[in-house]
Amino acid sequence: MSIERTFAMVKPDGVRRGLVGEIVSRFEQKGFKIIALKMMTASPELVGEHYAEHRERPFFGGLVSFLSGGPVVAMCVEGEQVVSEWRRMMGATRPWDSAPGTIRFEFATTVDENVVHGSDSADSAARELGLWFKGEL
Ligand code: DAT
Ligand code: MG
Repeated sequence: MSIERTFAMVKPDGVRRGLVGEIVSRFEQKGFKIIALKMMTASPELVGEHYAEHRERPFFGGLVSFLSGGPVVAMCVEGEQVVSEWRRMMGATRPWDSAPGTIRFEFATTVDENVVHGSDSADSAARELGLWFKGEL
C-alpha cells in the first residue's frame, strides 16, 4: 500500500462552467478521500509561485492572469497512488492528446483552459499542498 496525498484544483474555467460537482464526484466515485476542499480566488503571487517552473515560458503571463482571474476549488485528496492516478483521470495537458473518458477529453478543447490541475509527482504534491493549504492540513 502506498497512501499518498495530492493537490488537485478545479481551475476558473471549470468553476465558471459549473463543473465542480462533476469533478468532485469523480474523486468520490473512484473512492479517493477528500481531505480538504476550499473555493478561493488566488493572488497572482500564489499562482506565480505555484507555476514557478513555467516562469520563463511565453504563456506564463496569460496563465497567471487566467488562474488568478476567478475562483478556483483547491483540494487535498488522499488515496493509493493518487498522484499518478489523478493525472490519469485528468488526461493529457493538451486536450487533443487526452484519452477518452478523461476530464480534459470530455470537458476541454484548449491547452490554456483545461479545467483541472493535479500535482505531477509526490514532491510537487508536498510543495503545492504547502502553498495552497499552508498550516491548514
Ligand atoms: P499540466 O497542467 O498538465 O501539469 P503543465 O505543467 O505543462 O501541464 O502546464 C501547466 C499549465 O500551463 C497547463 O495546464 C496549461 C498551461 N499551458 C501549458 N502549456 C501551454 C501552452 N503551450 N499554451 C498555453 N498554456 C499552456
Ligand atoms: Mg504541471
